[in-house]
Amino acid sequence: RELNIDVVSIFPDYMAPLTLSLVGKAIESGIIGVGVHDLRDWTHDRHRTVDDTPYGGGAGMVMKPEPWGEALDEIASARTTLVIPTPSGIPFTQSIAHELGSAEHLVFACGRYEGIDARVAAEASTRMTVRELSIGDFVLNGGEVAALVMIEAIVRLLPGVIGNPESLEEESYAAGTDGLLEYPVYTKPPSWRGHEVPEVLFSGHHAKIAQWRRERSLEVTRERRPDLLK
Ligand code: 6GU
Repeated sequence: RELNIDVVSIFPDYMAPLTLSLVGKAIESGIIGVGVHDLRDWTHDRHRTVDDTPYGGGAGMVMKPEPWGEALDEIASARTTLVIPTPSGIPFTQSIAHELGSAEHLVFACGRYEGIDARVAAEASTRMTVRELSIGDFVLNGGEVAALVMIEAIVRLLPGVIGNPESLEEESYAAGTDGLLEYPVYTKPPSWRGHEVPEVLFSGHHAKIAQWRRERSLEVTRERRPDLLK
């Protein structure tokens, strides 16, 4: 098996999409193994409490360290990379997706509320690799959806997961495209609701088509993501 992934959450049902589509097929074919765990299984009180009020005051609740510590004791090892999705993390990128795909075991620790007591990451860092990662400059209610995003980005890069290996190299953010956005694509019919497919794409002139696509990539990148050209 290429890669084992465990997810710990107080809403394990959020991870149901992992059984679908590309990630689901990667599980069925044995390329990855996925385990989803309920953090409350590592509580010991009647109410299965996972949160408490923040020291120093302030709004909201903080996830208690003890259930996380016990969960990681059971699920993780020194060979684990622990991923903590958080809007305070470093930006998750295509390059990090490649790196995480070469780990042998990933554990996603999905926090809710105002986050997880900071000692959980600090203590885990003494015994495994820990990466606190954000999927963008916006705030989600918890780490579950961010974990789904990261897992899909990681798993689709694994050998054998995508049918056509060429489609991986050409797309936006792939190495070898200079970090430009993708050019626009078209299929039949040649005319649709008054909108035409650009003539050059019918020409069969491969060098001209490549040049046209390069120009469109530069144009769309300058328009939408000028930061990528800097
Ligand atoms: Cl990784 N988690 C949460 N809760 N919100 C986010 C995020 C992660 N990335 C952007 N917003």
